[in-house]
This record gives sequence, C-alpha cells and structure tokens, in this order.
Amino acid sequence: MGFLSDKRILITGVASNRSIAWGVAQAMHREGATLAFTYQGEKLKGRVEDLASQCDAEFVLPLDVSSDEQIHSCFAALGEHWDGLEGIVHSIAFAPKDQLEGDYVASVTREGFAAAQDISSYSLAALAKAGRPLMQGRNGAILTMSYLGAVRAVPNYNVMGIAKASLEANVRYLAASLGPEGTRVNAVSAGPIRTLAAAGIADFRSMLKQVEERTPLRRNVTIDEVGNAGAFLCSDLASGITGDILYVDTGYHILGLG
Ligand code: NAD
Ligand code: 0WE
Repeated sequence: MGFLSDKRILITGVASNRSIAWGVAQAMHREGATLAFTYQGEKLKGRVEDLASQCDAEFVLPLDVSSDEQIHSCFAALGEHWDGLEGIVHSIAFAPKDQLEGDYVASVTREGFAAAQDISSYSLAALAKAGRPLMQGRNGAILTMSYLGAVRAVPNYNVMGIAKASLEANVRYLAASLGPEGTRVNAVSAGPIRTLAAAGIADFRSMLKQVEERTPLRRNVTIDEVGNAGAFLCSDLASGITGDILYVDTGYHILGLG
C-alpha cells in the first residue's frame, strides 16, 4: 500500500509530460492517491486528458485561475464527483513575457506586476478558499511550487521573484488559517527545470549549465525528484510540517560562492 492510498488530490498545472505537476502526479499515483486534473484552456484539454488517463484519473476539469467563475465551477464539479478532498497541487505561474527579460526597474510595469501576483500567488489563496469546504477536517494538504528567485535577486526573473515571495508568504498565512481545521500548506522550491514555462527564457540553457557545474550534487533536479518531495509533503508522513518551503534543488540554495 502506498503512502497516499487514502487521498483524493486535485492536480493543477499540467501542460505537458515535462511539467513539474506531471512529476508530482506520477509520484502521487504510484503512492496510491486518487487523482483529478485541471487544464488551462481548450488547447491543453486533449493532452491533459491523455496524461490523466495514465494516472487512472477519475475526471478532468477546465480551470483558468484568472476567472472566479471557473474556480467556482471547478470546485462545484469536483464536489459532484467526490464528497471530500484531501489535497490540492498548485503548479501555476505566469507573468507577461516582456517582464521576464532585462533590467528589473526598466521592465516592470503596473500591469505586469499585477498579472504576476494574480496568476502566480493570489490563485493559491483562491483555490484554498474554494476547496475549503471539501477539505475541512480531513488531514488534507495544499502544495505549491516556488523558486529561489523569491528570496534572491535572480537576473531576468524580475517580477516573478516578487510574485514568488508573495506566494511563499501566502503559504505561511494559509497554513496559519487552515491549520486549525487540519489542512497543511507547504511549497517545494525547485531548481531550474526545462519545462514549457522555461521555454523561450533567455539563457535558460546557460543557467542549467551553471547549476550543474556549481551545485553540491553537480546536476540539475528532475520532475521525479520534485514529485517525490511533493508527494511526501501531501502525505501523512509530513503530518508535522506546515507553512514550510522545502528546497528540492540539488543543494544550490546553500551556496555562497559556488
Ligand atoms: P509548465 O509550463 O509545465 O506549467 C505551468 C502551468 O501553469 C501550465 O500548466 C499552465 O497551463 C499553468 N497556468 C498558467 N497560467 C494559468 C492560468 N491563468 N490558469 C490556470 N493555469 C495556468 O511549467 P512548470 O515549470 O512545470 O511550472 C509549474 C510551476 O513550477 C510554476 O509555479 C513555476 O513557477 C514553478 N517552478 C518552475 C521551475 C522551472 O525551472 N521550470 C522551477 C521552480 C518552480
Ligand atoms: O517560475 C518560473 C517561470 C514562470 C513563467 C514562465 C513564463 C514563460 C512564458 C512565468 N511566466 C511566463 N510567461 C511567459 O510568457 N521558473 C522558475 C522558470 C524560470 O523562469 C525564469 C528563470 C527560471 C528559473 C526567467 C528568468 C530567469 C530564470
């Protein structure tokens, strides 16, 4: 029996078989979780349905977190299938492309800043709020994905760094709010991984190479490794852990001079 065998978990953020959310879903499936998936927009529907079936998912629902209505409909539909929910995986981030290149002060705009906060941080609170009635009193867990740019100034990450700082604070406030009803909230801070969200990021290849050369384990992290840590955090093995940020980055964040 796997360590998630009594858990029903909603997985957001799968866009391809390289998505971090897909690594988490596979690890959770292996550990016996019952899964459901969401997809952002009709273009991704077929692909997510395909991947979901590989994890014996019970259903797949549309969810664009920029829409209150879609958040509401998603949890209403989920409540038709399941009488409770033990986990939510939030693996969603977005900032307009022009915000993620060049000097921070030169590129930041009010609109870009607001969009990054809305989609990449507020959405975690929105999902926690919508899922609350189904999760209450069940030893549930909420998991999100952060990055080192939340706590260090990483070139070009810019407005996403501020959004990830906000996301990590969100983890702590949500943990304080939902802890009394038995729901834990944590984040994995992953090292850089080549996913769709990394495609087209200037110099991503050289970032991966730099990490490989300097980080303690001398290699980049995989979605399977992030998946295993995420599955652990959502399981009762992590019953004493909430409000925390777990680095799964082959040790990169401990370095001063690499
Ligand atoms: P990905 O492109 O596979 O996943 C990003 C997901 O965000 C996609 O599934 C996309 O559909 C979803 N998304 C964006 N806007 C949305 C919206 N409005 N509504 C619903 N979904 C929306 O890339 P990924 O790297 O797997 O990213 C997942 C998470 O991991 C993100 O939070 C990202 O910041 C974080 N992360 C990524 C890395 C990396 O190097 N790839 C490192 C650390 C953390
Ligand atoms: O969180 C991320 C990236 C999230 C992301 C990616 C995109 C690309 C396409 C958010 N918004 C967009 N908008 C788009 O239009 N990561 C942790 C990966 C990442 O992105 C970087 C990084 C790393 C690492 C950007 C600059 C520097 C480092």
